[in-house]
Amino acid sequence: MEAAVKRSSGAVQEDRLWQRHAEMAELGGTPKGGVNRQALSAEDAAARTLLMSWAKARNFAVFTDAIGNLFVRRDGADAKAPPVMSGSHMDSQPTGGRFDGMYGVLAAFEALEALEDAGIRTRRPVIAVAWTNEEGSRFQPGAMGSAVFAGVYKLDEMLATKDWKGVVLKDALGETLKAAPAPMRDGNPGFDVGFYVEAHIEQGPRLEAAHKTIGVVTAIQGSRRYIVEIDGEEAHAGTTPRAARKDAYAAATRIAAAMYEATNDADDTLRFTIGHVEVLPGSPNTVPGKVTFTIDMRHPDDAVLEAHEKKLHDIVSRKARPCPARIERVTSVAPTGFDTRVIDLVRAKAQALKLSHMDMPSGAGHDAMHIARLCPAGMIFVPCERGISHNEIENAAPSDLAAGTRVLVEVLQELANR
Ligand code: HGY
Ligand code: MN
Ligand code: MN
Repeated sequence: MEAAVKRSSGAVQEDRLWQRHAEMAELGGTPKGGVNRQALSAEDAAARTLLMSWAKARNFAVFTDAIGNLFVRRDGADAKAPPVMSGSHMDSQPTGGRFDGMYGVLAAFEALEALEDAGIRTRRPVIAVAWTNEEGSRFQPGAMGSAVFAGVYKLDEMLATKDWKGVVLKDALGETLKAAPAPMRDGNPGFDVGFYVEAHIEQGPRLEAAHKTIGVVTAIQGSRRYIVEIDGEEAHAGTTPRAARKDAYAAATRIAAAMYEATNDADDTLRFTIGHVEVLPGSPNTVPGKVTFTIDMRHPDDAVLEAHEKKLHDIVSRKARPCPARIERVTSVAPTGFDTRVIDLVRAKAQALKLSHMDMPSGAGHDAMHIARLCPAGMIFVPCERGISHNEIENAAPSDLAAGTRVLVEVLQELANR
């Protein structure tokens, strides 16, 4: 069996994998070398079409589900066995990098090709998956496709969500599936999965700093996201005295300043980000009548997130006056611990392949945090340059991407025979 396991990783082709990244990076490519391929955009549809063309060339089965998750299936000897699944997302941030998410999808596809090229049969089917709307920057919440698949969010509620311009997700999904048609698996999303393993760039500096090639991911920290809406009163910038103003932006800045202060923990573990701010009507000489902004909070300990959610409510009630304000909690994902069987197997395969590695938690959220509720799951990290991500200059080395894929295919093959 050991010899067969070696063959699958030996069939991983670094150049083919790198070339596929280059082709995908054309879709939504930006002048700075990043990508703007937001969920359910024309660029997202083009990426789906390209992936399906590669799958069809290898006679892998392709199908989608009611939230648009895209599956590429390589059959196993036991068609009824719950599959082993691997993948990530193809949607990107507006100023995203070419590896965030895409690496996990292409590594999973490369694993299917390597098993095929090595002529290795597995007991379970092996599926590569591209989850819908992981980033959650256009439509919220993020990790939407995997969460609907795992039964965490209701399909109908997600179909009814709107982007910042008021486009309804159901309509954008319809456009995408029209542009990139795939056989639809009927019924609600979700099916039995045996194991799930996701490859991803680390999106942080730790692997590079430690000169390690493989991150054996043990957990994903907890995350919560809010939308804060403040209602002021539009007024003339020149004539309206301060005492008479209901300035929504002044209220927002008081809340923001207080929250930056409250989340400024001594050990720099709590992550607090205000990433999207809308000021209306947006005229230089009209006092803002409405401000909407997002809050993204992360921490390994849910109790800390809970405590800071309480602080947020207290600060908004004190600092928004005289403007009424509302807080909507869009997501609350508890910290995820991965399955030790998968963690140990990732570590063992990295060792067998003589790749430097270290155990580490994930600071970023991933689809694996939802799929880990369905089945034993884990992740494999590879370094990215200076740990930079959610930025067009995001970069990774072809050799690291291939190394992570070699570990992935050996892990998938072993799990597909359990
Ligand atoms: O926000 C996240 O953690 C993920 O990169 N979308
Ligand atoms: Mn990602
Ligand atoms: Mn991301």
